[in-house]
Amino acid sequence: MEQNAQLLREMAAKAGAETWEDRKKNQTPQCKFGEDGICCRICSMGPCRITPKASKGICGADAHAIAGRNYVRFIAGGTAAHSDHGREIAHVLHVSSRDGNYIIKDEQKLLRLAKEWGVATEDRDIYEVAHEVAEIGLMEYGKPFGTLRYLERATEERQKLWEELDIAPRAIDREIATVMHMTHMGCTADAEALVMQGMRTGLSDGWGGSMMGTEFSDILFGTPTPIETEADLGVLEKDMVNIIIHGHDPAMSEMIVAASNQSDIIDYAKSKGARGVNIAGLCCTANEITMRHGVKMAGNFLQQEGAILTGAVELIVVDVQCIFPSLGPLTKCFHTKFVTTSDITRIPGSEFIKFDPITALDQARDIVKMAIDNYQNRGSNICIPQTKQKAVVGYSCEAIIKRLDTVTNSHVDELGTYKPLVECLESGVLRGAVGIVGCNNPKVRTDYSHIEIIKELIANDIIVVTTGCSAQAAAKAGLMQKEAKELCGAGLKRVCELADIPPVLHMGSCVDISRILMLVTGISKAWNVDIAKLPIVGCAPEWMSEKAVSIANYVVASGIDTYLGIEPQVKGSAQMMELITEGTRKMVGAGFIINTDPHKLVKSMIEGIEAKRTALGI
Ligand code: CUV
Ligand code: SF4
Repeated sequence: MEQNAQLLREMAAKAGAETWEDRKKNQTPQCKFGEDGICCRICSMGPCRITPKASKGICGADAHAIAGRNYVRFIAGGTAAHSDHGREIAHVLHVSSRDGNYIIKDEQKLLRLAKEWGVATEDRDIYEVAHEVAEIGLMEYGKPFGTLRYLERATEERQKLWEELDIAPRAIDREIATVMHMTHMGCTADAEALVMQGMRTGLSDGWGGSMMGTEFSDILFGTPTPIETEADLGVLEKDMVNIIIHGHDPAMSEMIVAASNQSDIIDYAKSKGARGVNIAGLCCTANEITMRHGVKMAGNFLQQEGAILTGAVELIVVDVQCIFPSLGPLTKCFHTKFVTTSDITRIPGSEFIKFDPITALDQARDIVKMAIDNYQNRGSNICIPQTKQKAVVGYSCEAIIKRLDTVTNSHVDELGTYKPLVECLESGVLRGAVGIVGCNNPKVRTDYSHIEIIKELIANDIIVVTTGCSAQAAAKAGLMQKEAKELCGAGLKRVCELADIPPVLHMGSCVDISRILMLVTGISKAWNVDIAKLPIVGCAPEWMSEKAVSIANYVVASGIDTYLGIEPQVKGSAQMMELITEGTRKMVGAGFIINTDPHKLVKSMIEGIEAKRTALGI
């Protein structure tokens, strides 16, 4: 890992390219007011900042109001991003057609959702049903009355609690707009009210936009099942046309993969002297595409520049979110072409091809051909680090239930599908389960916290599910191979052997944390124990994005303690720190536990899980 980084630094120096490591140095030390969340720029009387001499902004807002408002706006940004991704997929579903670019791959899932939402299915064309379901989904963003439909999937206890606390989310866009209004100059200055709205907004992401993103993607592209792949920069091929797909929304990349498999395209690549076309992914687009096609993962968030620095990438095509603007100038240092495809993500130095769901396959063919034509322009100085690891990915809830069902032969009643998992947890064969998610962050050593924490958990018989960049960190470390069972405690090892699974399960992209919500909900219902009491927690060791805080809020509001390895920017307010760690615990039974030392963080996680077991009397 460190060796690769050194190689790539040399490549960067030779090419005169700058990387995040260089820019990080120039940003150090970082602004203390920003870090503590006590700089307010919400009106032009400001900016105001809280100092020992100034305990209030010009309007009188104190540190708690300022940090609280900044925090909840951060959440709104994340909810907007995830949910808008869900909305884009809904639009694709809405134009799906039998002879179009986008077809229905999981009819059963569509029919189940149609039934859930009261859409007639009998004697109807499946596409007619799909379009109506998509339309209802789209209405969830702006409906004037009621709360979100997916909330009904939650446990009774959670639904009741959200109702009582008045944090059951209404329309998704409304919660985001409410945040913007509440935090406008001269509105809410009460930190607790802001934290409550933060949870409500987060819930509209997890039980709204993200869940729609996951479900509609499954309907369109297929529900993932276990599949083998490889991860790390070594998946780039020396003698093939390398195309990187990067971002979060899988719609365009699905077509890139389809185009790259067409025989005339492969022949075209061969005619240009390449062995074929190699697609490799970064960030969550990679997660989405690998879960369904086994497409290889070049790496996670902080590896995006590294991929370009290999000099072996003909083209990088991106959709939305977590794409460094630095890719514009960086790709110019090499022959690499840079294509943006979404109005949401316009970046100087890229060529913009606006995604159109009706002609997406032709667009994708053009993009792949552009990459093939660029193969001959590859410089002689290429450097592909040879590191890569095998991984098994594709663990949707459906796939997990199916695999774990083979562990015990419990008889299958109505909720029986989750019973084996409950039995493993109850008996202590598995001490608990942890969802490890989120990004990389230059504030800590890349991937280190993810890996250290995961290793410690599995050694203690705690099964791990992952998404996002955490999943890729695990894959790169070889923890998603079945052989990784050797690193496990005896109980988890036995489960891995019986169920034929790796100890770390790849559940998809960040929006797929909605899968984790459904998994935990299923366990809670089957066990008849409220989520907050289960020996199950969440962890984001290296998070960085607004989306991560939105996620953390719906996870906590859903009753799951969340362990953070990076501090939220609210430290300048003791009240805010109290609210997000202890305050929410009194309301929803869960909160944040924050520690920037990964070893201490995992220790407190294991203690937290054991305390929950003790409280349950197991
Ligand atoms: Ni959301 S997990 S950097 S790509 S949000 Fe992007 Fe998935 Fe973090 Fe990683
Ligand atoms: Fe300053 Fe208040 Fe304006 Fe914020 S809202 S910038 S604290 S005057």
